Amino acid sequence: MTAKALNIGLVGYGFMGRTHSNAYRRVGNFFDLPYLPVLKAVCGRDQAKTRAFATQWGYESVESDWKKLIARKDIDAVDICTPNDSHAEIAIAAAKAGKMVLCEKPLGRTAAEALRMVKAVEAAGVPNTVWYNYRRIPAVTLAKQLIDSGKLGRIFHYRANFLQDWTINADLPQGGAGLWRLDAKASGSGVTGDLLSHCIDTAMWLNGAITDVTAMTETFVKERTHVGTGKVEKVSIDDACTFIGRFANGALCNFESTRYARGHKAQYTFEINGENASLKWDLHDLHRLEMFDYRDESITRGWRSIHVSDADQPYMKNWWVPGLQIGYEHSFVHQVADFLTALGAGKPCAPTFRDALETDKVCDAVLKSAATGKWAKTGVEWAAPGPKAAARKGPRAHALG
Ligand code: SOE
Repeated sequence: MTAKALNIGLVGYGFMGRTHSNAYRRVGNFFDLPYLPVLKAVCGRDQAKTRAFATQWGYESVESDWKKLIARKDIDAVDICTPNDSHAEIAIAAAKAGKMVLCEKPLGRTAAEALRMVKAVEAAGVPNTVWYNYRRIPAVTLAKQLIDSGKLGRIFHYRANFLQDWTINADLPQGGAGLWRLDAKASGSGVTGDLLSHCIDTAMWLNGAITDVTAMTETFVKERTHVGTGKVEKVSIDDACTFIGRFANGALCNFESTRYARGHKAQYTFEINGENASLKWDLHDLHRLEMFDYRDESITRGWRSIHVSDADQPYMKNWWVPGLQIGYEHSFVHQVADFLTALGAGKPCAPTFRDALETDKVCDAVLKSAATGKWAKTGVEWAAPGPKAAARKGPRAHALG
């Protein structure tokens, strides 16, 4: 296939800027695509650091003002890797300028902010996607295929954890370029928006709408020095959040996230229990999907560990030879591959901004419930998936782009 060029303008050069740049650089080596990314420009406030990043990753030019980046005629797609408080402004301006928009998660700091972004991309008619990358780890995509095929039958339970331990030190400051995740003004919330949003995105992709939640949050360290002001200020993020809830299909859910789980660096796990079979997955062993199928012969029935590395398993034919696994960074490569494939076919690439809005609605409901001590309705609108997922109506019907 002769690929057309798609000129990327990246805003932000932190951790996510690196994962996305790596994906843009590698995707064409492994996937046959209708478009190929060209690293046209990277934009950041610190000129020296932005230039160093451009050299390291092969960007053709640098900008220090995202408005100038957006105004450039040679930029087709704007990729937003900045702290959450600038997602909306940049995305809305980029959409108005007719650019495609790829945005880091969570889409907005609140659902109201995310809704403005949805309206902007939909009014402009520009392709858009949000980087909920864990969907595209082959073992997670395989879970989706198995659930959609009806293998699990009726779903009863879904549970997920995202555990970290990097904020236990009370001397850690909040705010600034490195620690904006601890400053609610920049991030919107703590673990709810940063970590549970991943769990919620995967959960609703696999099992449909979460309709009702009841939650608890805690802020264990109440005050931290703010990098911006140099003063000791109240900490307004949630350090930990636990919630239970219901899905539209009647299943119950149980989610936990914290940055105070000593010993856990980034342990994202989920499990789903159906009447016929259960699946579980663990980010620390990301190429494996565990499955228990009650319909197996009884004398050998038990949990099996599927090493997701064969050519007929999701994405794997594009990589090495069967049995050789891939890792975290490949989930971003897959997202770029799916985005470019969908672009070539004139289709949306999930999760779109509208899909990610639904995740923000659940996050809002979780935080509202924690604040009021009452159950909260999420207001999530799309229907639950299941064996007939392909026939579903609404934005999530394009599940894999
Ligand atoms: C936070 O530590 C973080 O980097 C999140 O922001 C990412 O979304 C998550 O994938 C890993 O943890």
